[in-house]
Amino acid sequence: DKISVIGLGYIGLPTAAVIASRGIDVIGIDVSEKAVDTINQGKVHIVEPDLDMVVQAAVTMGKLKASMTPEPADAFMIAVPTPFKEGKQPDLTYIHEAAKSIAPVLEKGNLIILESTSPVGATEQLASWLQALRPDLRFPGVGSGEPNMYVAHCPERVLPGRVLEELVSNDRIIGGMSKSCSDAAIALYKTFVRGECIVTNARTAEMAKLTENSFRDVNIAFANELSIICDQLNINVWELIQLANRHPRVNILNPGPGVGGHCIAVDPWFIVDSAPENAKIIKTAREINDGKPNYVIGQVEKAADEFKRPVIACLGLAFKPDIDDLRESPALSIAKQLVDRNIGEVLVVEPNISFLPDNLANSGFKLVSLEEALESANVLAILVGHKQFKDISQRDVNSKIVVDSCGIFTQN
Ligand code: SAJ
Repeated sequence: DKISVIGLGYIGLPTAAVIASRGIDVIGIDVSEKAVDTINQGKVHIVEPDLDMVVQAAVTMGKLKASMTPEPADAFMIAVPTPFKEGKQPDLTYIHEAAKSIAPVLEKGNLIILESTSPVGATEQLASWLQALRPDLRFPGVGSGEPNMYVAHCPERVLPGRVLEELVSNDRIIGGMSKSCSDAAIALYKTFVRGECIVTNARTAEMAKLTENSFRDVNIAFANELSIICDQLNINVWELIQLANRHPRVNILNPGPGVGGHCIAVDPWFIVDSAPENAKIIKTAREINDGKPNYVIGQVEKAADEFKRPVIACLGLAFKPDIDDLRESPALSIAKQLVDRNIGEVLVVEPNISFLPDNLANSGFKLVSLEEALESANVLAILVGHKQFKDISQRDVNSKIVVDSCGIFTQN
């Protein structure tokens, strides 16, 4: 058997490498020449624990190969981004491009799996795009006659930072366009998934993935709203949450400087777009979480006002603790806006990176070590709960004003 994985990013590359490590021939397709070249040298262009080792082993064994041009295979797994457009509507361009690129090499009996997080209806849309591109084949759910192609939505659910582990251990939702589509998809996932494969239809599978991330977003919004209410009422929100969580049926998440990453801050909008009249809590939660960075900036500004020459140290730039991923990071956006507002010198500490990437070289803030920041700053804005920050002692912060957006000082 030969599997083709379209899109070699944070999901596609680990998936391709894990399948290849099971001894199956995998060809990975990407539009980036640089990504393709890097992978073919047995190296990786993204950061994820242990991924370098797995990719290197798979390439050395000759089981994983990357290319810019699709070739025939038994199954095609599409793992491309589904961002949103200006008006928060889902942008399916990359899925459409993936369909156009594989269409010429598709053969009777092939399985096409959409792994990308998608709005409800996207898998049906994919099938109809493919049908239009290949009238000689018969795709399920479109047109008449017995289908001779298999299409399913099997959303990825892995947590950045634990991708290789979760790829294998998580349960998988298998949303086939028909029973035989689900059966074909299960046979593929069983080659590398230890978790259960649970069958449903494609639309439910799409909604399930969006629901998981919205659930988390709504619960984080609850915590963020509580943090603002507690500030107003002069209550320590961290102590409050610890106390409330002692109740056997209460489990409040952590407030923070906002919600980052490329999934939780995006996916709920797909539900809102599909059902704008009824998706009320989901929309409000998004707004609360998107508003949190501004609230933190306000707190920092107030603290900076207390000093003649404010030096603000932002502790953390990544989108969540103990990773180096700066994409869609509320901490990064706060640091940038503090520079724009020109209220003082802005230092940033990010223990997980050793230099600022090119696109931040002229950002106006300076990357320094934690020691340097503790020495020279008079305002500390704690923006990510990295483990390195947990040892900061009261002595270190004497005479500084601390804006602790993640509760480093009150959480154990
Ligand atoms: N956050 C908080 N408070 C919390 C938990 C998280 O403010 O109590 C913030 C984080 O700091 C971060 C953001 O939320 O900025 C998202 O982080 P996360 O760890 O909750 O999730 P992601 O984006 O890394 O991965 C999520 C996961 N989804 C769920 O846990 C339901 C993952 O399983 C999905 O596969 C992934 O989205 C995805 O690709 O959709």
